[in-house]
Amino acid sequence: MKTVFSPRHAGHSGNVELDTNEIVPAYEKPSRAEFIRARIEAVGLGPIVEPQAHGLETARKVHDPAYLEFLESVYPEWLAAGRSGTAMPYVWPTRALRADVVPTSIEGKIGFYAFDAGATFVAGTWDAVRSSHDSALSAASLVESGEPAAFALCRPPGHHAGSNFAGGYCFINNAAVAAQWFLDQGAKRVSILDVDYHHGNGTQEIFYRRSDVQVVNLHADPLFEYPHFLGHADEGGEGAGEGFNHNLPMARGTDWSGWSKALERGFKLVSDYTPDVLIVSLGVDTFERDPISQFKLVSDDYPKIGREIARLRLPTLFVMEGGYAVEEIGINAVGVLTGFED
Ligand code: Q9C
Ligand code: ZN
Repeated sequence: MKTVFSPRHAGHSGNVELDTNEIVPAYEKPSRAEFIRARIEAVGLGPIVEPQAHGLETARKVHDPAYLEFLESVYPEWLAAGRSGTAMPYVWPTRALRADVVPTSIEGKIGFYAFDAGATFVAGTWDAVRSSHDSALSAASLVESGEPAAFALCRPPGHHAGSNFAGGYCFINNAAVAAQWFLDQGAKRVSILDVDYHHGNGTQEIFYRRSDVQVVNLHADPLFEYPHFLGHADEGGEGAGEGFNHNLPMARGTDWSGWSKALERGFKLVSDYTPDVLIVSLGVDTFERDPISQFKLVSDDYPKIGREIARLRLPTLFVMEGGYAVEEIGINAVGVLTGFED
């Protein structure tokens, strides 16, 4: 299978994050993508091509256009305000505060358009975000033009980004933009199967009231894990979207025996929906040695995930999401893809 990958991801680097009680180098760092790229070459998965440039017109259908303009302008405004280093928010319009008036200051705006401190900005962030978005759409084009599958090696990831908020290392929701693009090309139904360790709260929010995109999430129970405030089993969609969102939260310490049962349920949900296209939000932070996660999958489990997904016999777009054990991220992510091709 072909991989779409842009070296421009590397501009999103040198940023720090707030890790519970201290500021640390961001876990979501350039070497993640480079380890995956190296593994693709080592196993000969297929050609690696650079994305075509795409406009933001599809992105504007799943994100608030003002949010996208914010993403582009935030770092220059941060600098213009006399700040430097990593731009991150420290105040958010939660519950009783006003979420209907956009502040004019950069300190206000950066919190207004985020749900956590985890999507941080440096000088090269917007260009990297654009390139990641372009990779998703270029890989989607490969599937649309008849390839059975393609891999969008996206960095930064996307599934925590919602219609008008960044968070969890995510800015543009690459999988959501690709889903919208497939619909615009004539697909009637698209399924997004999110196997990242964390609940894809952004993807859920974007499609929560829609029936043309089914969202199936396999993840750590938000009662104990990030993003903490979405991803419970009773979130089934609303209005026209009722019945098209499915959450399969799992306990701390879940290993293949538990995780594969959830995958089996996810398989059945996707299969029953009879989508025209499948998008896999591919996170490999379910790995036993992931530094920020608490599941227990081992490297031999990832090809099994790929083989199971292939049994759906659907045109499939893989979109890279999380995974922070950089030494093994390539083995595990590419393991899913080689398993799919077996
Ligand atoms: N500071 C994705 O996997 N919490 N995002 C990290 C350590 C945020 C994960 C806790 C995790 C976000 C795409
Ligand atoms: Zn994750």
